[in-house]
Formats: sequence, structure tokens, C-alpha cells
Amino acid sequence: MNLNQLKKQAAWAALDYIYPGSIVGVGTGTTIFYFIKALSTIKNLICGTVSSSNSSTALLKEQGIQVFNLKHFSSIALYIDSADEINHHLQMIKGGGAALTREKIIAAMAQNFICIVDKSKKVDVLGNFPLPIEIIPMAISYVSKEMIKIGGKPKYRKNVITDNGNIIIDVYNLCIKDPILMEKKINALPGVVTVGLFASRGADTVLIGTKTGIKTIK
Ligand code: ABF
Repeated sequence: MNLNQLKKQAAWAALDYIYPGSIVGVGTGTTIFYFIKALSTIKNLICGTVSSSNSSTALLKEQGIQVFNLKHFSSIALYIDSADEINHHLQMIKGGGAALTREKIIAAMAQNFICIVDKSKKVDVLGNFPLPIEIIPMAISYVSKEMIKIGGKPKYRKNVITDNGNIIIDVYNLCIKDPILMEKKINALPGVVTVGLFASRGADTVLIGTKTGIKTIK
């Protein structure tokens, strides 16, 4: 089975966690593309969705799935999203798809966060995948310098403006031994909108697509 088949497997497995009549938080990315397709098969059973990006909103609407504006909610029962890396504490690097800020808002609001990934995303230590940071454009030199101070190699992500009108830097060369501390430190830098470390609020469950079936870690 290739990675796309494993993503699809994880995406379909997530349907088991959806309660009739609920609002489902929906992430962003290629795994979520498969999830949206799967969700469309039970769209009449749910109340609707809130979405983490303009691209997911468009896909959801294409499938005839109701999308509500996030501003009307202070909490939701369930959030389904993927990750770029996830460790055994269910802490993640996210933001490869540039939707990290809205993803973090929905993760914070969700009572239950189910992460769906193919097996390649499971790691022992976070940091091999470059850490995305959404920043206010004028802070680029300052935040980049601060990332160099902690041993990172920041790179501006060309031709990307987030749904919130900001830019992304990707920080290479990090070996993130204390994800909670690093998340706090980077979040505290002026100009940082969101760091793509989801450590203080990690996932509650991860469904990993593997060639022998779904592996679940809670
Ligand atoms: C999203 O899914 C992002 O945070 C992350 O970048 C992406 C994972 O990518 P994909 O599903 O395309 O492999 O939640």
C-alpha cells in the first residue's frame, strides 16, 4: 500500500468517531481531502462542520457539506485533522499546509482531537519536518534571528500568504526534545502569530494507517 492509500484508510476510520447531529471540526491537507470525501457519505447525519482553511471550506461545500463560521462557536465536540509529524505523546508539528493558526484555534476549542496520519508521520522526536511559524510580515528578520539563536535554520516560504494575510517561515535543523517549552517560547516572540507545534494541546487519539490496518494510540 502506498502512502495515499494509508492516508485514505486513516481518513475513513475517523468516521467511527462522529456522533449523529454533531458539528465536526475539519482540518486541512491531503489526508483531510480523503476525510472530506468520506464525510460526504454521512453528511445527512451530521449538523455541519467548521473548517480550518479556505481550501477545506471549498472542498466541503463542493461535497454539499454545511460549513458554519467558526466565530459562532466557543467549543466543538470533535476535530479531525492530520499532522506533518506526531510523537508518542501525541504532540505534533503542523502547518505544512499553512493553515496552522485556524487549526490551532479549532484544536483549542475541541473536546476531542483525532489526528489521522499515514505511518510515515509517526516519529520519536519532532523536528525533522521543518517547523512552520506564521508571522506578521514585518517581523521576519527578528523572528528569523531568534530561530538561529536556538540552533534553527529559518527559511521564508516563498509565494505563500496565509488565509489571515501573513507569511510563513519554516525552521529547519531543530531537534525538539521539549515541545511544550519550545511552543511557549516561540509563541511569546513579538510578531509570531502561531507556531506549528501542537504540544500543550496535542491530539487525544491518533489513527495511523499502516499496511496491516489502523493502529490507534490514545
Ligand atoms: C494539516 O495536515 C497540516 O497541519 C499538515 O500540514 C497537514 C498534513 O499534510 P497531509 O495530510 O497533506 O500529509 O493538518
